[in-house]
Amino acid sequence: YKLWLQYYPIENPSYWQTSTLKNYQIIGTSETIDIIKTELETAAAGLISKINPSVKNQKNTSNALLIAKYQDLNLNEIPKEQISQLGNEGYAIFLHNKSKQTVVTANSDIGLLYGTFRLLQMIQVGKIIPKEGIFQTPKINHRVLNHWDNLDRTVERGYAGFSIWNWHRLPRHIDQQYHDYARANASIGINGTVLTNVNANSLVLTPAYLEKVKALADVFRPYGIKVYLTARFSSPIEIGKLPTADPLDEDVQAWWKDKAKEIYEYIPDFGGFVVKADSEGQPGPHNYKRTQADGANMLAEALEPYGGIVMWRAFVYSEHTPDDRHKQAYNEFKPLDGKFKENVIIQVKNGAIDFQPREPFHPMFGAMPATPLMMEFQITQEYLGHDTHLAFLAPLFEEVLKEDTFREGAGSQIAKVIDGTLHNHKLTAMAGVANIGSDRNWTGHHFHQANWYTYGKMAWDPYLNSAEIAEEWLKLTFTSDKNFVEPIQNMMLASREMVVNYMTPLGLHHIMAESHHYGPGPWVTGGRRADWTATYYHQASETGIGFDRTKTGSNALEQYAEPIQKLWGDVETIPEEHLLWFHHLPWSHKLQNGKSLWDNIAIHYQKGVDEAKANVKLWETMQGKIDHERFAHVHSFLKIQAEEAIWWKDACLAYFSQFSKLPLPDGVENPA
Ligand code: GCW
Repeated sequence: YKLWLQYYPIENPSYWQTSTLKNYQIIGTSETIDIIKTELETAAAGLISKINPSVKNQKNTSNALLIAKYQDLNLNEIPKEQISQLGNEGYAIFLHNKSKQTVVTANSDIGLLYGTFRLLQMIQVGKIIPKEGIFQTPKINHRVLNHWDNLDRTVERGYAGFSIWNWHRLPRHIDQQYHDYARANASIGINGTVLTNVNANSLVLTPAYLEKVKALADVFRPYGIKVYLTARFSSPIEIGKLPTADPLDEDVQAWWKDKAKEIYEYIPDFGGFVVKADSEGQPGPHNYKRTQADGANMLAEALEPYGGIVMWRAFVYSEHTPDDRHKQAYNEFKPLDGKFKENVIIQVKNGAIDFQPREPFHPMFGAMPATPLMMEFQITQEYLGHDTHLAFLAPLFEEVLKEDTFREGAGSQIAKVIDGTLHNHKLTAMAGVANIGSDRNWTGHHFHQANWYTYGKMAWDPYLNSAEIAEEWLKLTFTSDKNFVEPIQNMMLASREMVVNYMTPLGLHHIMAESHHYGPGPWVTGGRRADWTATYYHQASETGIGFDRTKTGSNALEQYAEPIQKLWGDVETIPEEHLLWFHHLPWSHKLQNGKSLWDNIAIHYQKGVDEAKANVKLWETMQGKIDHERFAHVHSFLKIQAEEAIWWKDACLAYFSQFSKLPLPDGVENPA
């Protein structure tokens, strides 16, 4: 339950660590400052609880740690400009030359809170402050969690219990968990939360619910967290009793303006709306033959006087559009580049289909220079084995963020698109679909806490690397014992690729069972919609397997920049990990290792299985290195994963072999 804020005792704390936690001074008064004080007390009680109490209580005359806003400090050591560059949320941590104090400073209390959390994390993991100090500002402005939480407390694609928002008890009862949630988010730099599902219910915009939303916003504010809501496009009809929701209709526009005014009366710093329109049955501007820009701009205009923003999702596709689903969002949005109001940002999933274990990056990134684009990652593991399968997602996020879109020549990485530097945008954001629920450990699998943690860290700085995040998270969450940290860090780092191997190797995708997406289901032949069946995506037949997205097929490839078209268009140069995403190939096609496609598919499945089994063995050697409760919990989940990796391998290979008609290669186990 304590996540990465365990504050377990440090073995042999250094003088600096002890004195910092023992003698501190915090200047200022606000709710946020109170939170900082409590955090320091909690941390000290844990981190240095092992040291001799008489030493612990000995107060030095001078304070070893000073936490104060820059304006309250008398410091000429750090030039003013350096501090003003920190902006509203940044912080500095440094050792003061003369007084030898550790100083945490910022321009705001929230900056101090972030700086304090960082300092405490450094103390726990045994890092020291570099000579030049630490100057940190978030590279992305809006770092939000998207909760797909319904008002009845079910969570769409949530695998860790029910929603933590207890709408029934709100606003009169404020659960401690809301504070714990806000504190956890603040400790990793998350500054926004979208409380409700994108498949939205307009009721949340009625006074009865706004009162509840306000109560949550009041809890979250001192932690630097703003509240956002999903806006159902048809709300003017459903709760406003208007005959239409046409974005060009004046009454509809006026209704949204009044609604915005009303919301801001409850929540003066309300963040804005997230909208899923014209997708999977959700209403939207298409119902009135209007564009996505018409819809987004109408809401943006309503929020504009109060500084709110619209995060308009690009996940727009329809089974009635005959084109490859991969292409639909790009086709819809690209012509609208530059047509959105300034407080609109387009929220784009990392890939063009849907949060697969591996997906080539979404072609919209970099392709709309006049429009701010934000990243939507899915932290909850809809397609990666839900709660029970360990998949550390940092490598997935990192891979996407580092991809070069080539839109402004080489070096046009996705991280630069979303931090605004590639096309010079000030409005920047990242969304992560939360994996949090009412489970005691928040996320179902203990290791999935790491994905929440990673998301926060990468939203703050999309250039971070996975290995560092894994190491820090392990040390904060479990222990600094390197006999635990090193092997388990490796296990985490390899886990996502392992899942790709036993689920969807070599560019296969969306072959999960229909609807719930747990377990294999490449055989679905007649679901509710052609594009929701697995056969649509793998196209396996006796002649081969894969989705041809080159010129001879759907040509989704043309939505990427030239160098990528060239590289991925050629079966010899496309990275093998994307092979079957873009190419349909005969079973006998030879891959780089000289073996056939069929053999390679089978070998990948087996590799995933072998690794999942090895993880169980490895984890067993960790017994005693961490507490038994978490050890046993993870152990049983790893066993489930290993069993289900076999299920995936057997099911997929049995299914595909009816087309390939080939035997399994050496080293690949037959189904039990
Ligand atoms: O991945 C799909 C999910 C839906 C989800 C949708 C979306 C909230 O299967 O459950 O709906 O994406 O992102 O809108």
